[in-house]
Amino acid sequence: MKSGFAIIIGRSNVGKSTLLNTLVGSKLAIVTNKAQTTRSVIHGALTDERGQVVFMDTPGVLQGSHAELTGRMIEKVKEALHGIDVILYVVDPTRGLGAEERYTLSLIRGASIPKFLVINKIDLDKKPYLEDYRALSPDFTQTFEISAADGSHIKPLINATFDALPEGEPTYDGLQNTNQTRAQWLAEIIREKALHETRAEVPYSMHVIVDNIEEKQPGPKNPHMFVIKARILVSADRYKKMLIGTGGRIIKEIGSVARKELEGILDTRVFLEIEVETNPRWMEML
Ligand SMILES: Nc1nc2c(ncn2[C@@H]2O[C@H](COP(=O)(O)OP(=O)(O)OP(=O)(O)O)[C@@H](O)[C@H]2O)c(=O)[nH]1
Ligand SMILES: [Mg+2]
Repeated sequence: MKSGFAIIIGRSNVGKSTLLNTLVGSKLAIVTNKAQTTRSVIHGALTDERGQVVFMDTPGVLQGSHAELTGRMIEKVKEALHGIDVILYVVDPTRGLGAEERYTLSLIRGASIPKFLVINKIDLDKKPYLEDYRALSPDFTQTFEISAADGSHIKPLINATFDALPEGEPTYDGLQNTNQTRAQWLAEIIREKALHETRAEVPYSMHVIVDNIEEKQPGPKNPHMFVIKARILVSADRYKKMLIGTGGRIIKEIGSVARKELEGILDTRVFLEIEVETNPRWMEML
């Protein structure tokens, strides 16, 4: 059987997490239109009759802002490049190929494993830099033009990835397909909603922790439900104010949207309690 690791790497916002979810067929990683959405390496195992490929979503490479967070993210990407079997290098043809792209390319230059150039967002009408990215093809083993959002041309990418893997035993068994715990995944869903509701520096100044998940069995008076207690940590009191909003409007909205999505995915009732706490050292927890 085939078995191995395929890293998904690229600049922020190119669609790496969307691609992971599409490849695996479930929402393992959160997606937003903001930079630096992904903050840890998230595995998604795809198993079929050929064997198992573990796709690894990584934080986006970003330059020029949020220096401390950016430094930590780059370290995670570099670490994740060890022990892998194939590289899926994702680019976005709506954004120009500048210094940041060249830096990201430099991270994989020395790798002597198959490298696939994945030109994403092919569904969009306007792709002004498409030819610039196509011109990178000679440096790669193969090139794919896909849409992670609508799933176009995903199959050939999966086939080529399996072909590039060595023989071996699967890393994940049938039930588990990711390295994330349930608490980490729940925290990410809450963070996604918080990212949607905030702007400017707030998204880069917060972290979400799920402290407790209690499963309540149905009784005569109550349905089956999960009671989830979470905290959003922010770097400073001014961010706490912005996250809570006037009369708690923002935090209520985050809680309500997150609860609805979790009820849909978990297919049961969810009671979600979120507190906001100032903790300037949250970055050390990443
Ligand atoms: N039109 C279109 N939009 C896409 C596609 N893939 C991703 N997007 C959008 O691009 C934005 C970024 O997507 P993400 O998957 O979060 O990007 P990422 O590379 O994981 O970003 P970071 O985690 O910040 O590095 C979101 O608004 C997505 O909806 C695609 O194939 N087509
Ligand atoms: Mg991401």
